[in-house]
Amino acid sequence: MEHFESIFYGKLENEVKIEPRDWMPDAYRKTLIRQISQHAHSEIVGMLPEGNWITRAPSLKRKAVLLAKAQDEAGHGLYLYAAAETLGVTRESTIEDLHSGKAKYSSIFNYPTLTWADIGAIGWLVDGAAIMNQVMLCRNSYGPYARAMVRICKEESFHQRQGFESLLVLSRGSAEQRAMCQDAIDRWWWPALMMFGPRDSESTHSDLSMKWKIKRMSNDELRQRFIDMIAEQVKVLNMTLPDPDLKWNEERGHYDFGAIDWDEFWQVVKGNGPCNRERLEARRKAHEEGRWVREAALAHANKKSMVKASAA
Ligand code: FAQ
Repeated sequence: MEHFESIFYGKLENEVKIEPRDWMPDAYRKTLIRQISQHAHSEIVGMLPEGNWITRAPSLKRKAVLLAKAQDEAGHGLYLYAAAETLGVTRESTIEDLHSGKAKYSSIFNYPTLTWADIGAIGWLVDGAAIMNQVMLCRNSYGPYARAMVRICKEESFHQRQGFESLLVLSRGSAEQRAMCQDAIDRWWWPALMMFGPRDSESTHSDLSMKWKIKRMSNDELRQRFIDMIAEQVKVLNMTLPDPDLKWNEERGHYDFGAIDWDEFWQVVKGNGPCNRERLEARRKAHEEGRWVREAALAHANKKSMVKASAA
């Protein structure tokens, strides 16, 4: 083994973080750029389904909470794009890959938010699934990504709680509110399970990502943990999950669950979900409309540094 390579594996072995200037295998760098940028895109595209309800939130309090949550997601995208930049890619090229359709983002954000209860369901189920996956990422081997994840997880747990609380209020409301709550749970449940990615047997990156300590738990392990957690929490809401096969298995010490529609998952990942086109169009439009702001900020920064240089 080459000298630098043995230093790299020694650090992994001893739980020492890999930092931007350290030597790292090309494939490690590449997989981190892929995962971190996909994660950043998910945060940014993830603002769109919720943004749909900011002007229609049912009270001032709910509106303020939703605004704060959407702003948090923008912040998460920012930390993550910055973490990706430490690996040698520019933010412009990463964003260009999203807009051209080359880069992926989480399948979940290609589903529509049809009612107010969807906002609660996103907080409880989507942020809940995100945290289940991201708590493990706080311990990933790449320093800038791991440190960003610590902050992100703190905010995500507030997001999940607000979602659950919002559904709890609906679940104790009128018959119409209870029906809206159940309908949202029914529509978001299966897509939330797909967020964890394909089954372990179909997961192309897992083996190497586990070896490199980017991932600490597999897609299926995390999905099972999530199901076990939600199957209990749904009882507090007095609602049900749309899976007739969901049943506690004493022997396994886990809930058994029904078949996930993997065909639907891959269709959404390939761009054929209910809102894929709409999401990318909204992102491209926002990028174009914000161009003058980026140009003005750059011109201002250049002017300031010129003034500073001439004063010196
Ligand atoms: N959607 O080999 P694996 C959030 C792709 S943030 C689309 O298992 P890996 C916050 C995968 O990229 C949610 N594509 O991949 C929020 C690969 O394709 P590629 C996002 C998916 O990377 C809440 C192929 O399938 N979280 O929700 C998906 O080892 C509310 C094979 O898969 C993160 O990104 C999917 N669901 O494991 C914001 C966390 N799953 O790249 C707003 C970081 C898999 O070869 C509102 N990411 N694929 O073309 C990860 O932990 C991992 O990347 C996994 C996938 C676990 C998602």
